[in-house]
Amino acid sequence: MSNLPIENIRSFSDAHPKPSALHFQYGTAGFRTLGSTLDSVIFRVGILAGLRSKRLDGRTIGVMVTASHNPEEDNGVKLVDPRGEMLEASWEAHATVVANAPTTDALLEALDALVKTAKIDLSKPARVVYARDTRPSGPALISALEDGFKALGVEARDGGVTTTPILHYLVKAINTKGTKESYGEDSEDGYYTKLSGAFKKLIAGKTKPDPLIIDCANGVGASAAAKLATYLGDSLPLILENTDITTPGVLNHACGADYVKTQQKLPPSLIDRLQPGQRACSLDGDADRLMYYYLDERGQFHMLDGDKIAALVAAFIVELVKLAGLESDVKVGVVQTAYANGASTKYLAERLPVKCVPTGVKHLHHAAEHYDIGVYFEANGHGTVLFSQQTQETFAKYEPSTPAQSTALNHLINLTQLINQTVGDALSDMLLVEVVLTHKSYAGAEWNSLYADLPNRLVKVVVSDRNTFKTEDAERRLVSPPGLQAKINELVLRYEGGRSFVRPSGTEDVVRVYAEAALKSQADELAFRVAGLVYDEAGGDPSKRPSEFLP
Ligand code: NG1
Ligand code: ZN
Repeated sequence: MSNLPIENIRSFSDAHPKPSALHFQYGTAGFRTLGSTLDSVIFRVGILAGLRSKRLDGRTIGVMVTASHNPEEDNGVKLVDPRGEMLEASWEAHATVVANAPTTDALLEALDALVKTAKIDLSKPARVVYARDTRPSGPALISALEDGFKALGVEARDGGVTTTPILHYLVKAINTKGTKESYGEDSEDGYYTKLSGAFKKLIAGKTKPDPLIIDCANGVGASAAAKLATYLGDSLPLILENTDITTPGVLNHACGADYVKTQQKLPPSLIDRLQPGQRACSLDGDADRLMYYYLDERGQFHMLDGDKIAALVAAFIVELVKLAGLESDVKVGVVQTAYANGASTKYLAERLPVKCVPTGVKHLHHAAEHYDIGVYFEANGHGTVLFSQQTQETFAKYEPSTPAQSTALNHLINLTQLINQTVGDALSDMLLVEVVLTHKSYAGAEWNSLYADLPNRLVKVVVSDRNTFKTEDAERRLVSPPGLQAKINELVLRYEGGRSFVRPSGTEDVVRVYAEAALKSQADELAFRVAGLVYDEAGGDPSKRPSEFLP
């Protein structure tokens, strides 16, 4: 067994000291905070990625430098495991320990301990592919990451400036190259060719879709969507908006998927652009979230969020499975979180199995793997569809007995190519939505009428210690602070169609309160009354009590 290159790591590490006052945590979105504080963290992630690769026999690990929908001054980093999936949970804790070692000596000790506990054979190769989004802090952080690679001796491939889902695609394509599970050519060209090719087959012979407006959040999705447009040609006309990736301060600002979801309104920049009845969608800063919307004839805004996407797509896939004659062999299921609109859960549960899991993509992804075809979406627009290996083999072997069955089977096979099964992918999901709308001849209004959203409200409460909040039943019930859930239940009963839950955020130092009710004013009132209860329990500063909306 070889040893860690101690002296080499030492000299590089001394150039990337950890800021002494800060504590970093590998959370649901990796490490994510102010970009200016992340130099040491990203350097150390370079070493960690190399060690993870060695642990997995030299399989390629992905590193993505992004802070997604967060403001431009934030940045972050996430590790991607060889099948294109999120980092295995036990390594999240290793990453946190390594990131917080106060000095170079402490770092070397932490790395040594990791090598021993994780039984890493240092003689194995280390291979990594990495990329970043368009944030101004990106280039400096990438050079810290590259120092981490040099410190350990990593064979690193630069994926450049690209979307999070493309990086996930590259990881899977590299690791499956030449195998029977080959995921596609390991290049951006391979990605666009695969998606656009499947899209064209799926809409062949159908009425060509009207132009679609894409709000690119002034982020990396702008260049990705522009490239995709050239591969799609006239099969789907795209109109790109918010494509400014050079002006400081505009990324995710008053635009993008998170703006649309949280404000429940049109990005101001689209006000004079979007015609009544026309479809539009918003990506987030790393193009893994997607929100659709349209204006009706009266100019009223209607949002088609992750739940609406799940309903549209799941119903379509169930129908294709039936048409193909595979109903008894292939079971379709849906995974949601507690944030899914109650009306969507009702709509879906009347048609297929629905499971609720805690917030965070990894929980959704793992639960979806238990179905033959698992559809998962967070309400915020992050999601995808997973086809199990066995299901894909069933499709390949199945002999349809009628032309109609054969057509449906081909559509299913093409969907396995269209959908980025590694992670939520705004561009792939957008093509998927367009396929379903084209097949169904739906405009936004028909899609929206699948079910009517219950009015809802999400608020944040700043408390002294959010760790005192503990939940159970997929975060739908509080077990701590004791007694609080009973008070919430009592309040909820007073509202028609009322539902409310409270959980500590995994990405911000706040507690989130969600409420739904039959009327918008009631949903708002319930949310703020529950927020008031939370605030009182958590013993915060009375002057900051969220009381402005309370009666
Ligand atoms: P937290 O901060 O744990 O609520 C947020 C989103 C999640 C997920 C993660 C990762 C909401 C209410 N929460 O998590 O859905 O996307 O960020 O980015 O949208
Ligand atoms: Zn994102």
